[in-house]
Amino acid sequence: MSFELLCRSLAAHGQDHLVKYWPELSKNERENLVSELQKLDVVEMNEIFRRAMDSTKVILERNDADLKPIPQTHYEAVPDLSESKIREYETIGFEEISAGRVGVLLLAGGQATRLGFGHPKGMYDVGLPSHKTLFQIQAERILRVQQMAAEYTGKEGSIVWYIMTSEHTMRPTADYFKSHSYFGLNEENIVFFEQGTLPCFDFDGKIILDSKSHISSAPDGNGGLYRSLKTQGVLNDITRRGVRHLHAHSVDNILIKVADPVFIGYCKSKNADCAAKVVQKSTPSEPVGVVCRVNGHYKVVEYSELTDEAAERRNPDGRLTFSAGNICNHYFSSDFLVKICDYESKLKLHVAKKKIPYVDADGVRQKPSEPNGIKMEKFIFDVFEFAEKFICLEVARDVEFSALKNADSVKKDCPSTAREDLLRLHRKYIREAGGVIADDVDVEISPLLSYGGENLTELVGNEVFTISPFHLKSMNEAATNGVNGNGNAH
Ligand code: UD2
Repeated sequence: MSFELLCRSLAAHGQDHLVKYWPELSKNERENLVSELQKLDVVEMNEIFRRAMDSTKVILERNDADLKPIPQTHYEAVPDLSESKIREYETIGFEEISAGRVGVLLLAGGQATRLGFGHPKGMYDVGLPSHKTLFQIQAERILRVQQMAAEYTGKEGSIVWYIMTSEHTMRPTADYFKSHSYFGLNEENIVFFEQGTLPCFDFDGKIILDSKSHISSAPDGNGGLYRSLKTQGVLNDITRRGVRHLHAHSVDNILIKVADPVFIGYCKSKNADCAAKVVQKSTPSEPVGVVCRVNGHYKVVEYSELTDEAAERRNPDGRLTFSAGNICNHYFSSDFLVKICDYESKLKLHVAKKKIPYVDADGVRQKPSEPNGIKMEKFIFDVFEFAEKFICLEVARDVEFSALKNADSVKKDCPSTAREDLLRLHRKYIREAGGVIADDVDVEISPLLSYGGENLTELVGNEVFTISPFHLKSMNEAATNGVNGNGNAH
C-alpha cells in the first residue's frame, strides 16, 4: 500500500495521529513507521478495542448457583492414585513419547516485569548449586524423560519442544539456546516461534505512539499462542511430525514435570482433548484462579470473581469445594488445537489499565505516573469452554509447583522460594531412596540423573549427606563437567 493510501485509511478510521510527526522523521524512522503501519490492520484493531471495552462493561452478575466444581468423573488426584494406576498412565505416556507423538508448548513470551530481569525469564538462575537456569533444567528434564521412555519401551523417540517467544524474547532466547548447544537436545526438535503483539490504546481508542516513529505495543498474552501456532506454521509442523499430545506450561515453574508421561497417559486414556493440572488451593483466600464449571462450561474463574461464600464453601470431607487452583499447566490434543486455532479471534480480551509511555502534543516522550491507557491480552485457558472432553489432574504442590514471579524483596514466588522448594523436594527424593540428609543440607539432583525421584536408590541409599551445597550429577555429566559437588565423585 502506498503511503498516501495508508494515510487515507488511517484517517478514515480515526488513527491518523500516528503519522503526525512524519515531516520530522529521518529516512530510517520513516521506513520503520511505514513498516509498522503496513502490518497494522487498523479496522481489526479498532474492532478489537471495541470488543475489549465492551467486555469491561459486562457487569459480573454471576450467581454462586451457576458455579459447579469439576465433576468427580472428570477429576483425578495423583496423591490419591494407587501406584499401579500411576504406572499405568506413565506407561501410556512413555509409549507416546517413544512413538514421537508428544510435544511441549513452552510459554516464554512474557516480559518478566515483576521479576525485574532484563532477559527472558527462562535464562534466570535462581542460585542452585549447579547454577542451571530454568531453560537448562527444562531441557534436561526432556532429555531424561526421553531416555526413560526409551528404556521402558526399547524404542528411542523424541519430544518436540515448541518454544513460544515474543518480539523482545525471540532473539535472546534463540541465541541463548544456540550458545549452549541446545543443552544436548537435537536442534531439529526445538522450534522457536514468536507470538503476536497488540497495540496499546488510550482510553478513547487512539493507538499510542511510543516514539514519533514507533507504535506502542505489547505481547497479546499467553492466549496469543493459538493465533501464532497458525500464523507461524507451528500447527503444520505438529501435523507433519505426527505429534498428537501437547503439554503446555509456563516458563517460570521450577518444579515443572516437562512432558509429564503420567499427565499425557491420563489424558490419552480418558480420550481428553483439553486438560489442566491443578493444585489444591492452600487457603480460601489464596489469590489463584479456580478451574470449575460455569453454567456447564469449563472455565478458570479469577479469585476476584469468586464471592467469599463460594471461596469458603467446603465439602463434607472438609475440602474446599472450589479448590482446583490453576497453575498454567495444560494438555491439548493436536486435533483440539487445530479446531481452536480456527476460532481464536473470538477469544475473550482481558483489559489491563497501565502506565504507557507516550509522545505528547509537543512531541516529547512522557512516562505517565497514572494509568493512561490499556493493554489487551488473551489467556490460554479461555479455550477450556470449547473442549468436548475436559479433565483435571490434581498434583501435589510441593512436587510440581513453585512459580518464579517476583524479585526476592517480595518474599513470595521469588528466586529464594523457587530454590528452596526445589532443594526441599530433592531432600525428599533422597530420603525416599534411603539417603540421610538434614534439613539444612542443600543437595540438588541433576534432571539428567532423575526426573521425579527415580534412579537414586543405588546412588544415595544409606549415603549420609553432609557437604552443602552439593550437586548430584548423572554419570555422563560428571564425566564431562567434572565430579559431583565439592569434589566428591559418586
Ligand atoms: C498465570 C495464570 C494463572 C495462574 C498463574 C500460576 C494465565 C493467563 N494465568 O498467571 O491463572 O495459573 O500463572 O503461576 O495463564 N506469557 C507469554 N506471553 C504473554 C504473557 C505471558 O508467553 O504475552 C507466558 C509467561 O512467559 C509465563 C506464562 O505465560 O510463562 C504465565 O504468564 P504470567 O506469568 O504473566 O501469568 P500469571 O502469573 O499472571
